[in-house]
Amino acid sequence: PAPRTVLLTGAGGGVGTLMRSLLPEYGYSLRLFDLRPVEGEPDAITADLCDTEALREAVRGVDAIIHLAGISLEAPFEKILHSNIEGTYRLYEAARLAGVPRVVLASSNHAVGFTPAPRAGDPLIPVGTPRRPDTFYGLSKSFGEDLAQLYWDKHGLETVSVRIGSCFPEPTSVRMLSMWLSPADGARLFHAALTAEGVGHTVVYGSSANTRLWWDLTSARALGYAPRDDSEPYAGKLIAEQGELDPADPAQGHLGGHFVTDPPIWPY
Ligand code: NAI
Ligand code: 15L
Repeated sequence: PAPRTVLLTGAGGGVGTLMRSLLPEYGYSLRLFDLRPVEGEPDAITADLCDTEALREAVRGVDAIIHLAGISLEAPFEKILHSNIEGTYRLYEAARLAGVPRVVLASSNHAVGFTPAPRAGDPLIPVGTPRRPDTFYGLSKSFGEDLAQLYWDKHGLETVSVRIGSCFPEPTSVRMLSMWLSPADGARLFHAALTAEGVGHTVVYGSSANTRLWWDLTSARALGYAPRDDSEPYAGKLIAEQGELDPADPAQGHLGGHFVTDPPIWPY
């Protein structure tokens, strides 16, 4: 049967807020979880991912989990370790113990951020490309994908790992013309990831059908995802303001953009 009750972690964040408004149209009943109170949602569970007792309650009786919670940008390793690495492990353990059959995992382009962006005529980047994290943040997403593979192989817990490009209401940079996942396409992709049969552990890229796409949406389309949006109408204005990307500039010539050249954030 199609999942109906879905735990949405990170419900108060940017993507969580967009999905809270879009996913109910697909018939889902969402249970919300976030470290911080979710505005206007008194029933949301306010807890840390590493609070195993709170997670045990949160996963009870749900048909699936969309796991968005975590640090969403580069941060000191210790913080990434807590929220993204230990937190994602705690979530999978809670899911396994409760028998939740599927997780849709927010991975990121930054798990493969050091991959050179394809130039005109190059093939699109396949999902099987070696992972090349560009930050501790990207490294934690790479860990999440491996964790998902382990829980599928060892425990039969299914995951769709979605390497999200840039999910925002509009693209705001020239790089995002290639990366953009419109909110409506995001909801389409999450719905496909929740309902496709026999996914095992499937890795997909999460973007709209952008004219300037860098990566291959074949595995996403195989889930039934049919994107309807394209960033191209935004191209003229963004390129006029920012110029075309320079492939020779490391911060512009890799999938991860400036994450590739930003210095690490050390704790002290
Ligand atoms: P966000 O930073 O707006 O939201 C993340 C949410 O997770 C926040 O509400 C925060 O309170 C919560 N959170 C952080 N640590 C937590 C913890 N230890 N326990 C419980 N909750 C915790 O991020 P956004 O943009 O909504 O992204 C959602 C997910 O998608 C993240 O995992 C991010 O890495 C991933 N992603 C997002 C992309 C985007 O374009 N927005 C691109 C690629 C990946
Ligand atoms: C991400 O992984 C981040 O969570 C998001 O805030 C954006 O920076 C996005 O990637 C991006 O690369 O545009």
